[in-house]
Amino acid sequence: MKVLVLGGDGFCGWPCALNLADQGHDVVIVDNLSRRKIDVELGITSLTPIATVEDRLTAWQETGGRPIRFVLLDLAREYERLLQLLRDEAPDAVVHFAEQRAAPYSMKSSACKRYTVDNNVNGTHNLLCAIVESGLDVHVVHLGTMGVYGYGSHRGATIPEGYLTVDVPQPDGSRFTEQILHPANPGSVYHMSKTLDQLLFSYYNKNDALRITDLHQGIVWGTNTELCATDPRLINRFDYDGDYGTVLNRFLMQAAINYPLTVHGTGGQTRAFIHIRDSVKCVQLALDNPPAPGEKVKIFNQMTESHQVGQLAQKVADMTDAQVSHLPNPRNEARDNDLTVDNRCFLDLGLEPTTLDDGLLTEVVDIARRYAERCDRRRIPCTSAWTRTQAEAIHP
Ligand code: NAD
Ligand code: USQ
Repeated sequence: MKVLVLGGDGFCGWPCALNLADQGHDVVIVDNLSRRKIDVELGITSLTPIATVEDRLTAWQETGGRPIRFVLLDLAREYERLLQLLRDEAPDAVVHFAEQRAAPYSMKSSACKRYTVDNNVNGTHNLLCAIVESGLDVHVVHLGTMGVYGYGSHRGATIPEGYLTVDVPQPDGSRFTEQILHPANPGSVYHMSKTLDQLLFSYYNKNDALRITDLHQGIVWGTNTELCATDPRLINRFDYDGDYGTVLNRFLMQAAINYPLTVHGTGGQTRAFIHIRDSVKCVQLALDNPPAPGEKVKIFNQMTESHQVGQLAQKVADMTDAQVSHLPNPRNEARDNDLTVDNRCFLDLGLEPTTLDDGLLTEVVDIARRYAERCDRRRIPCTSAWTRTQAEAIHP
């Protein structure tokens, strides 16, 4: 199969591209390298020393990997080039990772809010529009987020895979049931951009019968897959800073450098998690099981387990003797929430979840220890506040 991996230079996209090439697919990475430019803008670097995209691809080939090509293209701004690329390559599938993905970055300033919406919504819309204009039958696999469902109270209800069955009362007293997209309840401008993506998918699927799979992914933890570990130049990125670092990887890295674990508020926030190895496997499963022609958007909950942030910190502390600190929360989010998630679609397709076992946690701590001297401790605090109220609490 020929696959375009949009955003294939990023944390989830890079190991995914390697895996698809390893599975014998013809892979083209399309990326505008904006994530690397944001590192420069923020004055941060990945904890792991990531090679340039050119060196990554050379190393991959030198280690015997099936060649992967790279196209520098801005999905949100270069519509005509995107259309031409689709026509030239005629891919069977496109995996779409190419978005600004950090909630704190999306809340930093008006410029960051506007960039996140412009980049993410235009990028997704350009892709859908270009597929229609090209006349090609391309399966789109998009990396969405569990955050579209929101982290308020679900009153103990299990979050279904995308669609909710509702019972609708009629004026004459009769009722009918219908499946609707689960109501969106985003917690940041970034998460909101993903809920807008969902509506674009629904529309282009209805109007143009585009075949789309939307993966509602939880927080990805871990660093390397086996393929990324075969050569130092293939190492994956590891974000630890207050804008791009995600909670579990941050805790593991903080433990490695003896920095008190930064729990926001009570730590009662419950979130969904998935290891990077399973993330890669899920994308492969989604590509292998495309929607049939005319089928509505397939939505999978791409997560393997849920944990409370405070309990995660305690687990990491017990394993490493780290201290836990409870900080004022920079986010406008619920202090605690329940989260029960249906993830049967991937389990039924054969996913064998990698759970949070101590071996894997230790592996990440080891990586963090190895590159500890690259860490800039000043960049660890989360300084992006959701509203003035949170800003005053974190900068009294
Ligand atoms: P990342 O920032 O590491 O990678 C995104 C890549 O897309 C980067 O290489 C960036 O340069 C590229 N990109 C961004 N805008 C682009 C544009 N307009 N044109 C071309 N390329 C562009 O992020 P990630 O962690 O790899 O996340 C990938 C996707 O998975 C995102 O859509 C994100 O929302 C989703 N996701 C990530 C996580 C996670 O924990 N990392 C969890 C759930 C969902
Ligand atoms: N948190 C802490 N301490 C920290 C960092 C975070 O307590 O040092 C808390 C946050 O307040 C939040 C939770 O941990 O309650 C999760 O934060 P996060 O930064 O790990 O995750 P989030 O902002 O939700 O975003 C990440 C990815 C995003 C993806 C999302 C999946 O960056 O791309 O969509 O996870 S999900 O969370 O399921 O919506």
